[in-house]
Amino acid sequence: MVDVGRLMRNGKMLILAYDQGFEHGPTDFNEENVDPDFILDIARKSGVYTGIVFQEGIAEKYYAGETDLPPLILKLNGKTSFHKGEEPVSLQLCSVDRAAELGATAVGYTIYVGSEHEEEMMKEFSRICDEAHKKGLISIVWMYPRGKHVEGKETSRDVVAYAARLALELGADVAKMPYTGDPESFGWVVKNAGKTLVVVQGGLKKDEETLLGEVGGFMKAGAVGMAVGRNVWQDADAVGISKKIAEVVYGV
Ligand code: FBP
Repeated sequence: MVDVGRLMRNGKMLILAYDQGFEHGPTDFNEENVDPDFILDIARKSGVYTGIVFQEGIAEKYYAGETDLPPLILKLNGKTSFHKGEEPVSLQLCSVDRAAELGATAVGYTIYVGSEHEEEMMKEFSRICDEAHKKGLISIVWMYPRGKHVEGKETSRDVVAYAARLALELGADVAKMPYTGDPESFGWVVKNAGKTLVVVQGGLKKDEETLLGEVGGFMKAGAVGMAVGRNVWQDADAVGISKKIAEVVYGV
């Protein structure tokens, strides 16, 4: 078993995600946060993150060689936002070997559970997981219900719990899941994940009270933490909001 503790502090995990330029394009960015160095500075100045997510290019050009940053989680697959209305599929772009060369502690991969293409992604992730474990790397799966078979049910208790169970069955060390909206239903999601640790995705920028309320809710339900992007680096005080999220994640 790989040591997941390398991505944790006091048994909790707080991950800063910055692959949205790939997934969504520049629409998420402003003059400041379009610059990957701005994100590295949030990680440095806040000091609260236990991992940071990049695709290969940014990892190579901005992260590699730096010594004062959280452990690297290299995202191995990705898709663009040009295919709206189609069944979602995201395939491998970067190898586990390359991730290891770039100094990654973990590899990340998205599976769209419920998509017509889920089988392709499950197969790829299953192989990646084995490869990562052989090299001592942690495997993190972004488990996102999406596609025509789960339309309208992307955050429903039973569908998200099913996705969590698949993460366990596939061998993921950590599963990044959408929040179902209340601690009771999310408790069932966490139970289904078994020994696979659950972190929750951030999503669109929300007001502080809603965000921190949600974080409190899923931590109470047994999540080990959060992987957050836009709610931090789109905030006017990115370091400040990072610290507030951390207080809830590490404090609960
Ligand atoms: P956010 O906190 O910004 O939602 O980031 C989490 C994340 O999983 C990113 O890693 C990824 O780029 C993005 O969400 C995907 O969002 P979606 O599939 O909902 O468009």
